[in-house]
Amino acid sequence: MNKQIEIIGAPTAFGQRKLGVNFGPDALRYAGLIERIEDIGHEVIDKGNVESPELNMKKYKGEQEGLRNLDEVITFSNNLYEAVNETKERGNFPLILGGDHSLSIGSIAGISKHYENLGVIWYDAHGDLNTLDSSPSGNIHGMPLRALIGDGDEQLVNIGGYKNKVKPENIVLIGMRDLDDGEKQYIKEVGIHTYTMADIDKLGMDKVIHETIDYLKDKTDGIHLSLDVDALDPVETPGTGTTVPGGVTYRESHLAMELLHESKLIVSADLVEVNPLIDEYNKTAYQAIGLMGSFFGEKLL
Ligand code: 5AB
Ligand code: MN
Ligand code: MN
Ligand code: MN
Repeated sequence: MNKQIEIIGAPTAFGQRKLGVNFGPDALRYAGLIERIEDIGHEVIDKGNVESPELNMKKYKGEQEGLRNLDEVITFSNNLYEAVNETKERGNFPLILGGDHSLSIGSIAGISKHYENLGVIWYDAHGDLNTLDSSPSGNIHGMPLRALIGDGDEQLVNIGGYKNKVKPENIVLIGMRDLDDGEKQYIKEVGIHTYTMADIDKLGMDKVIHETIDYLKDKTDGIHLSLDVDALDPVETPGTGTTVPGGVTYRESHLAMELLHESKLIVSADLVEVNPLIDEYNKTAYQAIGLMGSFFGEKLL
């Protein structure tokens, strides 16, 4: 990778209810993310944080019908779309730091525009494939992948002025262990390529990633990694809002990142759901940075 890496902070908490995930980008910076990537030999440009609508505490804490904070999520998504699109226009590699996972609606809108057939690896405990009807929470961070496919609120689906950013057959889900009924049904209906925790246990991460790359490499012209830190076991990444026990280990995730680096097929990435306010001394940010080291090609010897 000899492109410059552009860091784009996406300080949004509007996709869910736990305050603090909006501080994720700074928690990652304070823990040394940029220096870690520079030490590998890459040129890193920190674009700072994307502008966010004001977080009105009273509204944020209050009960809401329908899609929670929809207006704020739309405004934020448009801002992030613009920033990511500009990075791609400069030919650079966007690394988007979250922030809750609703940010992928904007980030992937800015990336997919530059590809005919973008592949997406969704490394997460959750499918994030809900619509308002199937969602148990109304939280938009449980819906981004479905919105990117083209289902959901019209404005969310049309961020960037176009829809259908990702085809279901170009998606691979890895780390799944908490899916809502509607998501299970949808995955089966459209046949999304999925690795549950049981699959990872049986096959091993090496095979999971090699199969993933084989599955995506010929039919896509670029692959985006969306890494939700809750894919990892909460023992490793406790500082995230929706932990689910029985997750991927830190070591397995390192292997996954090393293999993705070796594939040379990844064109952009989101690193999301780091919440320093519910963490243990910023541990989750440090773990995530370790993974980014492998993802960008760090070698021991
Ligand atoms: B995350 C749940 N499926 O929709 C929902 O952290 C959880 O971006 C979503 O993966 C978790 O509320 C969203 C129950
Ligand atoms: Mn997620
Ligand atoms: Mn998740
Ligand atoms: Mn989460």
